[in-house]
Amino acid sequence: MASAVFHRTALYFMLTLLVPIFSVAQPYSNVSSGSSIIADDANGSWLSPSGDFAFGFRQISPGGGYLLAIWFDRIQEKTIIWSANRNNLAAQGSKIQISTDRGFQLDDPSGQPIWATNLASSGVVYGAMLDTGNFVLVSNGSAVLWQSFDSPTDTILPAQILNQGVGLVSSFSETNYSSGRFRLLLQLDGDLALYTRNFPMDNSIDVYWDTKTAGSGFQVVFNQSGFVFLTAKNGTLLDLLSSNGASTGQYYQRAVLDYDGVFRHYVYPKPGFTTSGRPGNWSLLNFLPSNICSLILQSSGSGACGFNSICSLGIDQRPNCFCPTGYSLANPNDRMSGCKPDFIVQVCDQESEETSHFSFVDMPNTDFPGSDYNRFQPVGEDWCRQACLDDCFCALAVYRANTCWKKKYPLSNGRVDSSLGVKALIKIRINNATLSPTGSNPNKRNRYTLIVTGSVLLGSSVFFNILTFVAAFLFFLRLKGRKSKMLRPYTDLAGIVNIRSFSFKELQEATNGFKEELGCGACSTVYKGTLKNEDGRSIAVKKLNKIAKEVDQEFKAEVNSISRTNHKNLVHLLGYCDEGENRLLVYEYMRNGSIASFLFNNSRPNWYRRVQIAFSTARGLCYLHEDCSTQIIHCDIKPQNVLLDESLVAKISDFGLAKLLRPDQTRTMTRIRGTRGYVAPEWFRNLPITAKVDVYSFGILLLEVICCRRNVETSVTNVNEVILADWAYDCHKEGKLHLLVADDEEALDDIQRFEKFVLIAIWCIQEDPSLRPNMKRVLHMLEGSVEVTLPPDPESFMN
Ligand SMILES: *[C@@H]1O[C@H](CO)[C@@H](O)[C@H](O)[C@H]1NC(C)=O
Ligand SMILES: *[C@@H]1O[C@H](CO)[C@@H](O)[C@H](O)[C@H]1NC(C)=O
Ligand SMILES: *[C@@H]1O[C@H](CO)[C@@H](O)[C@H](O)[C@H]1NC(C)=O
Ligand SMILES: *[C@@H]1O[C@H](CO)[C@@H](O)[C@H](O)[C@H]1NC(C)=O
Ligand SMILES: *[C@@H]1O[C@H](CO)[C@@H](O)[C@H](O)[C@H]1NC(C)=O
Ligand SMILES: *[C@@H]1O[C@H](CO)[C@@H](O)[C@H](O)[C@H]1NC(C)=O
Ligand SMILES: *[C@@H]1O[C@H](CO)[C@@H](O)[C@H](O)[C@H]1NC(C)=O
Ligand SMILES: CC(=O)N[C@H]1CO[C@H](CO)[C@@H](O)[C@@H]1O
Repeated sequence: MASAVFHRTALYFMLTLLVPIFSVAQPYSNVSSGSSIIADDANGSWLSPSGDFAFGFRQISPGGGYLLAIWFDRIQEKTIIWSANRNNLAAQGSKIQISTDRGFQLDDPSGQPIWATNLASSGVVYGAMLDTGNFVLVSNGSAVLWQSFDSPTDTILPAQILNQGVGLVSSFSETNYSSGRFRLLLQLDGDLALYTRNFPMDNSIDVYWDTKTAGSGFQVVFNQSGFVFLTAKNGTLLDLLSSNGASTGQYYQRAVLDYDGVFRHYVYPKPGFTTSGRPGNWSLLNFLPSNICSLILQSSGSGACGFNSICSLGIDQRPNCFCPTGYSLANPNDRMSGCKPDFIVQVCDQESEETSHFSFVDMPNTDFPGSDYNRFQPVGEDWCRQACLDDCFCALAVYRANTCWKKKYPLSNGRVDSSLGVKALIKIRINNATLSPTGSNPNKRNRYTLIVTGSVLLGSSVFFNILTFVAAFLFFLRLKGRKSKMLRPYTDLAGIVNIRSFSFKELQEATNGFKEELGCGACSTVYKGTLKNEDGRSIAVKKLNKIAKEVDQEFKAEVNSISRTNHKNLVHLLGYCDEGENRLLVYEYMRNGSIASFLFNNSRPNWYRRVQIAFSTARGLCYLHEDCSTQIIHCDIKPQNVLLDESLVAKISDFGLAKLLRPDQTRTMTRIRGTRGYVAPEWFRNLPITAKVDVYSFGILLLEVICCRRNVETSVTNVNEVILADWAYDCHKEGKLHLLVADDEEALDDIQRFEKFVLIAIWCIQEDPSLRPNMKRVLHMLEGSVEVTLPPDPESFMN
């Protein structure tokens, strides 16, 4: 008993002694030869002296294998930047050891080797996790025998160099670190290129982006100031890959070939440098190529997104893979796995009149270059539809300017391409498709079959039989001939081709009797709903209270023009209901609400995200003004009308409703007369209403987005700061624009861009509409392709 007590006391004493010693030793700097870590729940790791980086095992999924990796250890995400065994995960109990003669040696619990460094010359004395994120194995002569920087996986860090013949291979997906579908390689000839990999083989297929520096390229350098560039052998800079240097003192940085094939430079505020002490985020600084969707164009392989899939640029210009209408992901857990038709594809059987069972859904600005087997010119769009319908090999047709391309399975290189005016005509089975049009009758054929077989069976004599058969055959031929002239199944969609007509009852059911209200305006109320027959897809149903009498007949026409818009920064209209008194519009549901709540709540969204919102809104508006067949003026641009989807892409809503809702809106106008809002002055001055009214509203919105406050804020102490637009112009005059974002470190770090955006906003809110730039110019100024000159006083027009 006594000895047990003694032992416990001794143990306690030893522990209290040990703990301080252990924590001194904790930032392992030198790990001597013979040291090891076991892959188990203890999560042992070797840290760099600053604690920024750790080397050790990471369990990839609960109960799954272990990855021997290096990661950022002081941030919540524990982002992995290197790994040894990405394609061969280690089982629990595996051991990594530094041995004198072979360097690193990773063995499974039974002692079978999984991975080793296999050094040419032996004599490793110690290893060290450095503060740069590099793990080195060092000889007794202090020579570096091996370093993780020499064999990168998908990431490079500041201070790292890529030599000729070395490259990065993307991960398979966001959560699966095994080698994926893309490669960045500094070729031996000096060209830096992005390749698609012939997954799962290791060979590369096709270059989709390169620096064209064969003969001169020497090294890719990620320097300590956070610049990534390609140099020539004599040290001159050949190509700047990421120029927007953020300080490495304040930010962690990494450049990674992401699983979607885009090379991105991210920054993350170091602990102690975050705004208002909240944990930071990886923010995107730069990326290339600018549009991967349009670059991958190879005859073999699937494109950027997988077979039968469509690629479109989304948030931060990220490629977004989605399936054509009537198709769904081949593997629901992998967005890049391609899409399968949700219907039985057309059977090649002359007798079965399959054509009557198919119809088309139009997807404007969508193309699948490279899967065509037939091209017709000059033909009309209707001809193109019928030709694809009548051809059982035709999976879809693409139509552009008198030319019709028939495409076959599997479709590859699908992308959204708004530049060419192309349109994909997706062929889907009517009675087994997600968007089933109403009114078609696929059973007609069966009746004729009955007539023929019936009369054959009824006849008794052979002669009579033959006679009946011939008569029936002739009758059948005539019917068939007439029918194929009349048969135009795609016209069943009543001219509104890519949206659907809902019955009021359907929408009542979808919204559970208009139960959950999402928002409510002067002339409409929005409800949340789900579509049962489309995998419970969420929708937003806008119920228009009362539309003006004179536009009642125009409702369909107006809906039709809205439905023809297609842009990633516009909320997509899925359908409508026009039944009796009821006028409803059905939109895709925007999970993250409006940017008003995003911006003006207590936690400030990060600066880079706000910049993206400004870009997205400008792009959406620019499309409405410039690229629609009939120009759409929104008339009500404000933060409440810019919504965020699940990946925080900003999309403009309620466009095209101005005409339907005008009477109520003018009433709103008179009420707010005199206060400075989003409303352009020409509304009060009897001036013609042009697209410039949206430019004005965008200017106010832009100020709110970048300054992260409302235009009118009565709770401020200084009376000059109540109206943001006035305050901004005052600050501009005094050369003190930084005051607008005094407590926003991220914006201050990017002050040049901030100041430029304020100037653009001041241009937009000129009282004189003719001084305001159009949206295209605004977009170019935001993007930096047009210089921003000093704006005049917005109110000079009045005075
Ligand atoms: C690690 O080992 C090297 C070479 O023996 C030595 O110069 C260095 O001071 C050691 N670092 C630490 C933190 O012990
Ligand atoms: C090891 O890490 C995993 C995941 O990171 C965590 O769930 C687990 O609790 C950790 N185990 C220990 C003993 O810290
Ligand atoms: C240290 O290096 C020298 C030569 O560089 C070698 O002869 C010697 O054996 C090494 N010592 C150890 C302990 O590895
Ligand atoms: C990762 O993806 C590869 C390739 O599809 C697959 O073989 C592997 O099983 C996946 N690993 C995990 C942990 O899901
Ligand atoms: C360095 O090399 C590049 C490419 O080989 C060449 O264009 C450039 O003129 C060289 N510059 C100097 C200063 O030698
Ligand atoms: C990094 O590269 C940029 C661009 O070439 C240069 O301006 C900067 O001085 C470099 N920084 C360091 C630490 O070499
Ligand atoms: C269409 O039919 C196929 C085959 O029977 C089935 O797998 C698919 O789920 C159906 N699609 C729809 C939308 O009902
Ligand atoms: C876009 C993104 O990654 N946002 C994250 C930023 O950090 C907060 C908390 O640290 C997360 O909740 C967000 O999801």
